[in-house]
Amino acid sequence: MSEHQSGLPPSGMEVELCGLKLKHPVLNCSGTFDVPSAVKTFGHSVLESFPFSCFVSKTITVDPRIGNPPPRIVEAPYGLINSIGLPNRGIEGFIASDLPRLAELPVPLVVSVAGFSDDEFVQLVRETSEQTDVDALELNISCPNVKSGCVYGVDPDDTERLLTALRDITEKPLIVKLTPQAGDIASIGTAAERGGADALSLINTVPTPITTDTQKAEGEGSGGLSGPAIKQTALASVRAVSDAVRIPLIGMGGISTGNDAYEFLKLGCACVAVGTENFRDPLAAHRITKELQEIYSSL
Ligand code: RRO
Repeated sequence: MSEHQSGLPPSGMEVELCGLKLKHPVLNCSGTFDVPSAVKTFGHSVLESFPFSCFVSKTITVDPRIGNPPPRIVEAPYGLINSIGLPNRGIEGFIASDLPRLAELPVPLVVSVAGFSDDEFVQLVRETSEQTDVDALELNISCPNVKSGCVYGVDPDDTERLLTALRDITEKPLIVKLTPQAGDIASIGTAAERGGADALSLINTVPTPITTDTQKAEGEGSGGLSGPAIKQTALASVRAVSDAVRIPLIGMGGISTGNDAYEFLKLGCACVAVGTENFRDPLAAHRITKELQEIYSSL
């Protein structure tokens, strides 16, 4: 276990992540919580009592994308398979239309970006970094649902080269999101750290074939598996990466209870993130945080 990973907060729930002071360690996974829909469903009080201590946006790309054709989500035992395909307004649309609303959230904002080349990543990081409302960036080098989306996330040399280039152009924290598709996920984590990453988030969804006709959610015949089905894979990935790096980890993959969150924190994660459970109950993170608080109090 590395230096930062000295265990759980001694008292209270506050944590610091890359210089950001967070009220508790529970974040959202990118793309799993839609702020406008939550406000429509639960009213403005959802903003005052926000379920996450830090908000991570849906991944954005340079150009607008409509995403994959429906169905985009299919149920799987103990989880779901998605093939959303990165729909977003593109960087220009994000800054003009999405960012002003996200800037009103009462918590720090992490913007998730994905480029299809080093140059695209450079553009995304440069333009989002210029925005004062953006507190940190998550580099999604691990989307399972677009062609070549995983090129960086499975190759240590690509990952280190990319991070080195991006480190030169921003002082904002760079969080790198890892995929379990990498044969040796620890080697991608250490490559990102060498390149100057400030933190790692892991894991993205597990690339999974979709075999039956009823499950054929999109053209490619595959998607990303998430939910309790991948918790053991996520914990094993965290264990491997946490032994190899010194930068903080944000653990995710199948967290739906405070006890799940605690399992990741015990392995040394600085924070955790809730994803699939938000689709079942968008306010689940309140419950998970409360359960976690009860576990801390009983220690
Ligand atoms: O949009 C997606 O299909 C997607 C993304 Br960007 C990602 O990072 N992980 C995922 O499971 N789906």
